Amino acid sequence: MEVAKTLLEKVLAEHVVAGALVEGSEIGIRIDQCLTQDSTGTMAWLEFESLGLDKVQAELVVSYSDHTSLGFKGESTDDHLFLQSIASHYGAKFSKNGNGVCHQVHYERFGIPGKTLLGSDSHTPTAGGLGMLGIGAGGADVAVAMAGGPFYLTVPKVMRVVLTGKLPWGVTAKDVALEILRRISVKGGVGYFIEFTGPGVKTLSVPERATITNMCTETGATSSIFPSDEVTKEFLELQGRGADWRELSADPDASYDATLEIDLSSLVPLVAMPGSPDNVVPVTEVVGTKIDQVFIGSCTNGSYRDIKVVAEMLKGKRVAPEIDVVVSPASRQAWEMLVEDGSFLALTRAGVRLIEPGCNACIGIGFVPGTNTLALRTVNRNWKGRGGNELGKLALTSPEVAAASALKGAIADPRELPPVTVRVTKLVVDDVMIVEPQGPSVPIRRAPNIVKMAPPRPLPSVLRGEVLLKVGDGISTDAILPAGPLTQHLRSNLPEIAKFTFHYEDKTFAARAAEKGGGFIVGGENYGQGSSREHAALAPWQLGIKAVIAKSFARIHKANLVNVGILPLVGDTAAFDQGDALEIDVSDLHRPLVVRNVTKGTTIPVKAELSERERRMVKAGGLLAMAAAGQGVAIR
Ligand code: MIC
Ligand code: SF4
Repeated sequence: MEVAKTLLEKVLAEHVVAGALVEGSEIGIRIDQCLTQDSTGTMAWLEFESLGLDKVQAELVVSYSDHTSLGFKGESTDDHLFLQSIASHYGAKFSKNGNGVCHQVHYERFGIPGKTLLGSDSHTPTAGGLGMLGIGAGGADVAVAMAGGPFYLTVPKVMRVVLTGKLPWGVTAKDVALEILRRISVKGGVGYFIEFTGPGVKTLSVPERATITNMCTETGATSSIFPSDEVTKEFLELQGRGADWRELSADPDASYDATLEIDLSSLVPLVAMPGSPDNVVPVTEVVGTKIDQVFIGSCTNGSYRDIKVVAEMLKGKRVAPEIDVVVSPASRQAWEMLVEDGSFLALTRAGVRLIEPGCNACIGIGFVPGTNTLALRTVNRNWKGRGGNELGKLALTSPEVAAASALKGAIADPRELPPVTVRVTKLVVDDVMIVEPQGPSVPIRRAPNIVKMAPPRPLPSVLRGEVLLKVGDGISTDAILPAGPLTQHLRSNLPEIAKFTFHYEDKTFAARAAEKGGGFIVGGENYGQGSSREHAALAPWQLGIKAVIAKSFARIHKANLVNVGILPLVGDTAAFDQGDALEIDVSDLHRPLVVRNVTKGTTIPVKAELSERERRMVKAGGLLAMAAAGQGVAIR
């Protein structure tokens, strides 16, 4: 008798190339499509180059330019020229500045239900809105996948989210994501994959589903997915890609490790107040809170549907005169439709500023919040410093709440305004800003800011050094290595960007680490949550960090540490203080490990929770060191 399967099991079964499909064990899967973006892409492509192939091997690779699309520094433009030329040289498509944020463009133009997508960006699960398995990873993992090598992951537990009912006016897909975060927190998804089921699924369009899978990233989940159904089919047909559709859903009696039930009809508009995406309250609790800026866009809420709703809500009205209101559709497709249907005129007349498709404010490129101000945004992250100023605060919400609030100049409840419905029956399809590859005759353009990494360092048998920094729980990669105007132009230059490591936590960290020749970092729970930014591992590596001891690690960051040869260790961190001298014998990573706290005269047991492959990798000095030695990185 056939065993009933979850959707994850079905997709993985079609892609597994190494290991057994058993929860908790490590498997290698075939990756069909890869995406890179301009913040993480330069490293990913340099890493790909170091593998020595003459062409990408995955079915489809797209290099996107979106994070610094405005080219606010010459170095960013240099990155774009490098990315465009290297993509063309090695057989990848290039999505130009202004074409939009990678995740939205990808599900609109390239995603295919049932296929696998590995992206050097944590929000790659957005593709799950289309029934595609999208996984975020560091650049080195994506480089190997572009080269046709498998991607390794631990088979996660599966959480089912059963959706019933239908969203009432003013309550949106964003509120579904915020509700999940409210219930399970930013670490509730760690070790899980999230599958959406239930009769409520069919009431949500593909862009709405993509908003939800996008933001499930914030729970720490490996990925999330919706079934591919008639709604998916209609969406792909409107994209002129009906032939890419296939039906895909979990077997009705599949068994799950956890279940959440959400009645869409009973949800209310929600707001994640500053500090963390799970700091969620009903809008009614914060109505009237004064705001200084509204930003509507990003890969979470930049779809045509999202911006059209806002345009309809603001039509014939004026936004509050004292605040700055900015709208940025997340793709050129959405942009063109909004031009065509008059939405931009309505927004302009309402006093809204329009900005080209791209990440923009979401990553602190422009619209940086002022000191002690509150910005209301439809993006997915609001940690300290995320908007580019550690003293400016961000609250997260739906486009509907954002539009209602833009009118008032304070947080407002959209349900007090007349309902607006948007039904999309036509899409403009034109890939004018996608550049097709020309092949090896294209010279790769390398400006001086594009600096190759120093050679890998194998792990010594004994690690010695000082605890250079001890941080609390929930430290995000934005805290380890800030994004925004400080650093976005230095993503291709490790020695320079490393100087900003822990900039918002302790501005002396980088100089101290360099002076001491490296040492240890002590973290709390869910250390490294958030983005896939491998720079949050590469920069500490550049400064000589040998191991990070934490209560627990976020998935992508842990993989990035291992990929660069830094040992992630789990243990009781109460036994360490900043300045303590430590010694760890790591000659045999199979033996129980003990940290000798030389300063305190104590010994503390710690665990290296690594697979056999990962142990070999850390020993060798990282993924690229293994690849160079021809070990364990089977590429096609
Ligand atoms: C983010 O949203 O944090 C980013 C910027 O897109 C990152 C990638 C990066 O740091 O370049 C992500 O999500 O992985
Ligand atoms: Fe860009 Fe923001 Fe999406 Fe990251 S979360 S890909 S910065 S829009």
